[in-house]
Amino acid sequence: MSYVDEVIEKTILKNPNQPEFHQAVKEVLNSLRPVIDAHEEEYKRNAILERITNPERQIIFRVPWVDDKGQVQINTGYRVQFSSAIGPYKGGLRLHPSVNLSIIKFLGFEQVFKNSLTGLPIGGGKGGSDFDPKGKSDREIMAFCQSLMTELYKYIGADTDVPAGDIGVGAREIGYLFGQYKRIHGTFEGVLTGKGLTYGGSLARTEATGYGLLYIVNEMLKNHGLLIAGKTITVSGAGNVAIYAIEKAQQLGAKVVTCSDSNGWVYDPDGIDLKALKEIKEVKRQRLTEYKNYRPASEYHSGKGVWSIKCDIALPCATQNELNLDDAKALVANGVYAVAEGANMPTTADATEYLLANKVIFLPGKAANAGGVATSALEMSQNSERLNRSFEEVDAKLKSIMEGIYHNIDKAAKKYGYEDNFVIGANIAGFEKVADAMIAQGVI
Ligand code: NDP
Ligand code: 2IT
Repeated sequence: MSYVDEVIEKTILKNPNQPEFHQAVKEVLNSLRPVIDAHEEEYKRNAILERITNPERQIIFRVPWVDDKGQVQINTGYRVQFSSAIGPYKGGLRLHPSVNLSIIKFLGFEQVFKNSLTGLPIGGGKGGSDFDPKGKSDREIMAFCQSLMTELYKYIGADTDVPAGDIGVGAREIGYLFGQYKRIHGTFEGVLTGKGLTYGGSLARTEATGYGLLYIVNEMLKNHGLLIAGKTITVSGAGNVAIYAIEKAQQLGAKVVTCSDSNGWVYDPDGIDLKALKEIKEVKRQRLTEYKNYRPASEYHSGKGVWSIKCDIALPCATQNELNLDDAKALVANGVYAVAEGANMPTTADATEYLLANKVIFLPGKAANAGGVATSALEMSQNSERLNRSFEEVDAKLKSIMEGIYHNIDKAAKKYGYEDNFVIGANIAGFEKVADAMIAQGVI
């Protein structure tokens, strides 16, 4: 049995009932075969694959809080500190009822390679809770965030582990978490990113993941002799990543015709009205059913369906496994040119395989959505310097990081004879730096 197969088998046996974690490990390890085969003896002797699939530390804790009726509620909090090979653990916190150890581990594992691809000194981690923020009052959100931080603060710090936002965690939640950290730890430090602009946040962090997604898509198109202007794009999700992906796509002259939330989706053939979408989602925190009140000519459908709409480029920006094999078939039948993942692992393994087999350009999340964490790292460096950079400076840096990632993954794919296979390119380019740092630091 090859080293890769051996470690995949061990990972599944050692981590039962963790399907998302298995899926992420299989995807990465399978595509690393060319590089592992070339250095099998060295990697095996150093147990690099065993170490890279075993988090350095996993913390699971109880999060008690009191709701508005005076009822005590109990949730579970997680922080998985996956790898500090190239820098302090870095990655978001997710608040969603589906959160469990498998989901946090898949996200933490992906984060290791994503953070390596940014070229910045950040290791990988992820955390969150099965708390459901939907329908909660501001006071309940604050009570939950304060309780989460009352345990989490023991394990994080500006030089050890720096959490940020993810699904269900935006500026409001980061504010409450930061305030509680400062209160109980007694230091004002860059322990979280995605902070508000009045207390150490970075300009352009809010926009960074969505903008970065479009910067890498644009660079990929340019390098294939194509222009983004005039292209039709379908987007799923209506959260932080989706909104700023739509904004940058429109600025670059593309037409975005869909968005979605967990109840349904919108088709607006004239192009999504971003001002309306921001008001519904960012200001009023409402459902997408409201969109029709702003745009009577648009269609609202309940359930899922974004991928049935004809487009040149599809950008899944909601959640894991939201684009399955049937969706991939519909996209290919409609002549899609490229799929780029704004979300983490939104495409199922068989759908990815189908898209690649049908010559669809596929940019995996660890490359395509790395703009968020890259800008978080820029926020960390501004906090360390105690200086703020302008929007234009941070945005320009983000753009050059995303273009650099494109060329890096393109080069890695070509080096091993897999031109235009950016799954292989991203995994190899991300892995090589981490493996090298691990070997250099000895058996730890
Ligand atoms: P938000 O919470 O801002 O938005 C998430 C969006 O996805 C919402 O529209 C939500 O709908 C929808 N969604 C969430 N879960 C589901 C589900 N199970 N089924 C259908 N729709 C769902 O999160 P973000 O925009 O920040 O994150 C979106 C994705 O991007 C995630 O995969 C995240 O890990 C990834 N990502 C985020 C980064 C960031 O900087 N924020 C950076 C890199 C990746 P509803 O409101 O109805 O739940
Ligand atoms: O998945 C991700 O990269 C994020 N949610 C952002 C992490 C971060 O530390 O900014």
